[in-house]
Amino acid sequence: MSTARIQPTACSLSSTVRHLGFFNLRLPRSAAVSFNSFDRVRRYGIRKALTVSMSTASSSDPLEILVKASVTTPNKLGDCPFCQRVLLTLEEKHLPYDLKLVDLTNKPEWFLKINSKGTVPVIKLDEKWMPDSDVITQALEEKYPNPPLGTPPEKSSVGSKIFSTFIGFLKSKDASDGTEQALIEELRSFNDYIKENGPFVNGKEVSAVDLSLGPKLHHLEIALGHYKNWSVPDSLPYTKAYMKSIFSRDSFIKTRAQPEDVIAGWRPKVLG
Ligand SMILES: N[C@@H](CCC(=O)N[C@@H](CS)C(=O)NCC(=O)O)C(=O)O
Repeated sequence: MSTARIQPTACSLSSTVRHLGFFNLRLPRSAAVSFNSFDRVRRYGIRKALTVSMSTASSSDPLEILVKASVTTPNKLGDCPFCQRVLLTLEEKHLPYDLKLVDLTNKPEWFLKINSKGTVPVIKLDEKWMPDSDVITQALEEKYPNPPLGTPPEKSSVGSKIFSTFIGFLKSKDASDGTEQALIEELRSFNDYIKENGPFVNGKEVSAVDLSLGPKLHHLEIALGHYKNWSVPDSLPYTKAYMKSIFSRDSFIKTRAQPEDVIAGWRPKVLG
């Protein structure tokens, strides 16, 4: 007999389930499978969820992933855009995973033993712990190629300066230092690219670069809205539509940081 482990993908649900303890269903070995959507269980009932997951899951054991814990709410996912990038990749590839929340303000010994650099995300692949979202997403693409999420190299740097220019503007204390303009220029160039090539960076289908950019744009929207009362100008409708479309994906909603964590996370940079 094997055990089927039903687990959620959403951080909030993950915490809840960990509190309650996992459901353990006794199943014949041939039916051993893990689930990556607690919603399915809620919506369809356990029996249907089993059927759905058995046909879509490409790995039976959940992948263990260490991510930043919320600083505002116990047992919730925190505000790390690199963690969300990896979670989005797992979600979009329908891979089951088991979240472990790490308190970065008081890093536990067991975590530092796994990653002495003390950074998240870290994932366990083939029995080895692997840090860094670039390395992790590449490894996931190689190990689980379906659905393919690779972005062609010539498109992989589209939008890559948005995050750094956002941080420059967020930290700026001088309204005339050009940091706002630098960000608008990057968002304009992105707007023009998406207008020509969208709706996603690689065209019709979402790909790795969108899953990296989405969480960063989410931070931009929340942090600049909060600290500078600023939002993406209406003159950039393709950038705005892109953000809306990424933010409304199920995978994004399940893995996004809470606004209060994003605001708390950027506070030291703003005050700095
Ligand atoms: N290049 C790394 C960056 C990861 C990173 O900077 N993570 C932050 C959280 S968003 C972290 O772990 N910081 C360590 C700390 O806060 O002590 C990646 O892409 O995974």
